Amino acid sequence: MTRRMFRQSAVTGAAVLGLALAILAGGCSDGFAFGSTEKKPLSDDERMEWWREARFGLFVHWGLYSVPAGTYKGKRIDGIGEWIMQRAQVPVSEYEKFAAAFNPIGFDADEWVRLVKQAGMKYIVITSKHHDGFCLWDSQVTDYDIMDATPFKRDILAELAQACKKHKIKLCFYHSIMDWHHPDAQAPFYPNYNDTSRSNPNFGRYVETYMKPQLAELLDKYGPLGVLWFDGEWIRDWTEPQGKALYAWLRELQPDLIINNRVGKGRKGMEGLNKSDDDYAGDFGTPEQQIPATGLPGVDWETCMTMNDTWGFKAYDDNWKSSEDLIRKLVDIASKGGNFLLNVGPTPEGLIPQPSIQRLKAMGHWMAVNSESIYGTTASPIGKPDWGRCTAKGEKLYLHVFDWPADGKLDVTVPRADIAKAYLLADKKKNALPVVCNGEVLTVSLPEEAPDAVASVIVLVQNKK
Ligand code: H79
Repeated sequence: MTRRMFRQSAVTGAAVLGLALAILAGGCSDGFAFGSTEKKPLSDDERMEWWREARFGLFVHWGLYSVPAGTYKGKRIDGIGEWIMQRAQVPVSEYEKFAAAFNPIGFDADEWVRLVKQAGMKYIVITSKHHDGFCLWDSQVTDYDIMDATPFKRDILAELAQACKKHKIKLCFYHSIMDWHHPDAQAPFYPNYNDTSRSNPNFGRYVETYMKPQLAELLDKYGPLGVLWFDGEWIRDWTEPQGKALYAWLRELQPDLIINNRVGKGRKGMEGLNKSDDDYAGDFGTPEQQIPATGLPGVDWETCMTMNDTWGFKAYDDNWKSSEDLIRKLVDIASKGGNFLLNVGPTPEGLIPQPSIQRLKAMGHWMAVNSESIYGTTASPIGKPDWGRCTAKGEKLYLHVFDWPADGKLDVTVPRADIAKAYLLADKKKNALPVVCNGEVLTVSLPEEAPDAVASVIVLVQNKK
């Protein structure tokens, strides 16, 4: 973990004031902050503030792989859909042909962002470029992009950037360091693009004349961005010093940018957290398809996860997680101090699959009542109770009850408890629930019916210490 990832101290009043000034300064396009000639750089805590507050974002894997949608030459290809180029060993010249068929006329950026908002999410991370190398924006350094190689000829990232701005959703990009299409990167490794034992002597040229100019374009045209979310860093030609240099260079271009740990070589496999406490690059850890069993105090992390078994669209993947499961995963992650980046894989027509929409709406309904118990909360100070999970914010503890007690008595162990009040978050009147204290064990008397069958939230307000 980087030292940066450990520094998660409480934001002091002075720092909040500093942040407010920095925001004002950031709003000045000429870079002058009300007579001052210098912008005060944000501290790491200030820079991470919106992200820690957000807790819930949408991952979007979209690209040419949505065209074959899991089937190549009549054969269903195992594994994650966006890896079809590798898994079916498709030559570059063949894979490129999917571009001519990529015409997502159903794409409506505003509708996507409204769905995101409705779900209670605060940011979108979309694939500007995945491992296959295809670019979703009008890149100046390649024709292998949405404007030059497809009949669609609409800049998808530009449309999303505009909708995100309108709806105040943070726009973030997933960008693959690995590139199976570029001749100076992994294209010559065909038929095994992902061969980690191989090296391309021209890889440095790819980094300097292609990858970095593209990242500069993304920041320049669609920024300021929330997060740059790197992946594909495990290739042999990418090193930790290169990761650190890229991190520093990006922060120069946009000082408040947040960058995940896959910019460098720190991550520990799919666990996504860093191998040790050594100073690896990156602001947060990235557990993939898993939730760490216990939280990581003082470390920022975000679980990314699919709703079915693929990131990129596969027409026949129906193995959907239930809405109930996804809501409880969001709660579980928040109770451990992490963010939840939940994925959708849009179709080649530009539509988010109906089962994904249904789940996002169900999560949104839960969030409409209960989001206070998620946004800006920190990990449970009382561990993992038998009946559910707990999150905390200020003087409040939020008890997320998964298993509503049949006898109407909820026991919760709170050391040194000094409770002012307990109420149901779903109760707009905040009617007090009776609480009996027996040593460290509090017993809250609940109504017979759970307000929510998936997770009902009880707020415990503590007296100020
Ligand atoms: O974009 C999605 C996937 O395409 C990409 N990450 C998510 C967010 C991805 N998921 N799985 N993989 C890529 C497969 C990669 C597997 C491995 Fe490795 C690469 C195994 C060995 C090298 C990663 C790095 C796991 C261990 C080391």
